[in-house]
Amino acid sequence: MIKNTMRYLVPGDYMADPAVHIFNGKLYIYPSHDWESDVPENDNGDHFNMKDYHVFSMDTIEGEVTDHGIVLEVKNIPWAGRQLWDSDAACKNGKYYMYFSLKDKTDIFRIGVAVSDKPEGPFIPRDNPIKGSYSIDPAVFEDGGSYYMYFGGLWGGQLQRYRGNKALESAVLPEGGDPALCARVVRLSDDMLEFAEEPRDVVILDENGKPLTAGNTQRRFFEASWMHKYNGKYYFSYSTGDTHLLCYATGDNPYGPFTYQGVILTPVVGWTTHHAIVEFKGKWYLFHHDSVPSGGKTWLRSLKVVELEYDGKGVIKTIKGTG
Ligand code: FUB
Repeated sequence: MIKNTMRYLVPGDYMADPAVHIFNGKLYIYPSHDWESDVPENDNGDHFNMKDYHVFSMDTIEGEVTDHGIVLEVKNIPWAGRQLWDSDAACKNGKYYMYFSLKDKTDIFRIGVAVSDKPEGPFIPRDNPIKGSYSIDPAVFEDGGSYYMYFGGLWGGQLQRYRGNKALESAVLPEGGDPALCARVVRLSDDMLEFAEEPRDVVILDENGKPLTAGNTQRRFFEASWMHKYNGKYYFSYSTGDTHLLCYATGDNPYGPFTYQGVILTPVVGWTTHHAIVEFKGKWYLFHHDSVPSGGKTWLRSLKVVELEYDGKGVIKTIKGTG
């Protein structure tokens, strides 16, 4: 197991849920911005009451971390209710698109888009969320000129309120031997502003080719999707939520199915665990967060990075968290 010794990236503030991309040779981080809003902690995640985003960039992994300041705020998003959760960004034809999780005025999570000419923003939000979007945690992955969004999250992320992309009358969380709820994947439209198709389930299979069950809480998807490609294979990684692991599954195309492979990061101090995996200047890195600097306050999380290693067969070596 690899020991996690790297530094905190933004020691003066609380940043979480990193999405990371290389644009124009620089590394850009798109995190959530935690703050002390005094909302009591509950299983619905009301205490994650974020109201803006910053963007950070780095020329090297050891070097200075530049804060580009506030790039998008709840108060400027026309359809906003509350709670800016995890976001991601993508670049196409010289334009930058920021995708974000936000509750609308009826307290339903939707996914929004904001646009900029620069990776560091500021980003101008669209008037409405993406049609047909729901739940949280967008992660956008480009493959062969097509862009795919992975999304979804249980409990406060509201995924249990949907089946077949339709809202249920009331939430149903499968249990025990029922198939686990899946993250979703959808190809984006050419203009990057809408879904180009109906979202599909990201099915994760066990070693016998059977979909993971809801009771398999050490392995099943909970939230925090990420996709990367290594040696021609597609690596779908995610958080198991209430069992606090970052896991991964591999497949041979962006839609899956994916086969469960193992744990990337053991639990960290704090309740949530969330990450991005990126190659930068010939090495692979795991960006993530923990709540060590805030003394364990689950809603005040801090960004970290650690090198990620594969063995000769493409197996990710498990990294030890701070938990
Ligand atoms: O930051 C709020 C939520 O916590 C994110 O959207 C989840 O992935 C979890 O990290």
